[in-house]
Amino acid sequence: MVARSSEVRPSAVRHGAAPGVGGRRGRGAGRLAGLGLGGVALLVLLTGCDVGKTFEGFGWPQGGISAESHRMYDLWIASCVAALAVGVFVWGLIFWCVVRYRKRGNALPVQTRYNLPMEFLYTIAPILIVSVLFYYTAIVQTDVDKLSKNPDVTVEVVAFKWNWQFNYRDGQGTEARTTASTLGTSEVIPVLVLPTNRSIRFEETSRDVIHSFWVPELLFKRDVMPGKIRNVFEVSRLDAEGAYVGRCAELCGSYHAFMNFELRVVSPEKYDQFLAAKQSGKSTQDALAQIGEEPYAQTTQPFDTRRTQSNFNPDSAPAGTGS
Ligand SMILES: [Cu+2]
Repeated sequence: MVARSSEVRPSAVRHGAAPGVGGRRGRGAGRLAGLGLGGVALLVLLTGCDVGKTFEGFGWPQGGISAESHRMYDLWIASCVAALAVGVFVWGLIFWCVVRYRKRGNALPVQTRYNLPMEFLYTIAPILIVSVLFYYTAIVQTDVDKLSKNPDVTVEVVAFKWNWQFNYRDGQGTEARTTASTLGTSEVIPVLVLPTNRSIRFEETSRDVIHSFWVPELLFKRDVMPGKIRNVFEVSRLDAEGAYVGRCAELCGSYHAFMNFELRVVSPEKYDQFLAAKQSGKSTQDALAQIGEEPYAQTTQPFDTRRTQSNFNPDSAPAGTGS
């Protein structure tokens, strides 16, 4: 059973119950309420402007280019604002207690326990907050992982040590055929050309070890697995044309850091022309030039080994070579 009494006050300091104290406590509660209201007003003001931009996205990368990236970004910003609101409230309470109940003489402050409403509040409030965060996380995650029946474009992403191949497919799954392909080499960065305003399915597979497909502007990474596992995901729309660097985000070997590619987002019309040019046998660079795009990657460059006859394994060089 829970005792009804909420305050246990040592009899030696009962003078604290003098009439004037009630008024002081009332003023303290008023100040606390004012602080809370001020905090809420500040948050309303902040949400009125672009909170994410004001605070540099709270560490989350800005400038997402897919519909899914915007939803993930919004979830992150909302979670940060909620965490800050709770933080400001708790810090306010702490500082208020520090000041209000600082030591004044030898009198023991009010000892509060078995306060049922208070215990109920600090049990229920965190559960409510976590439930709301969980609810929105589940919604956004389901949305990001959602696969449509008939995406407009399907690309097979093939990773290998240490480069990428992008196969444009005529359907989904391993049964579909590749209608055009782009393969990266040591000298040429592979450029993955995709259209705006169309749904795109990525089907990932690796030829050797685990790699990870990462375009920072998509705001997430997806591991590329070897074997039978085909990691599949979709973006429902890309909404900004441009060139974006893509990287391998899984430590896969010696040249992992140089396993870059470029995502080139173009208009749907240009994309159709690019694909037709590829299917007629043109190289990726020629097809890009034909649609008026830069033929080579703009955001990254091939790894320059700087190896020459004189600096490559000089100790084991056959006699008569090098110096
Ligand atoms: Cu890799």
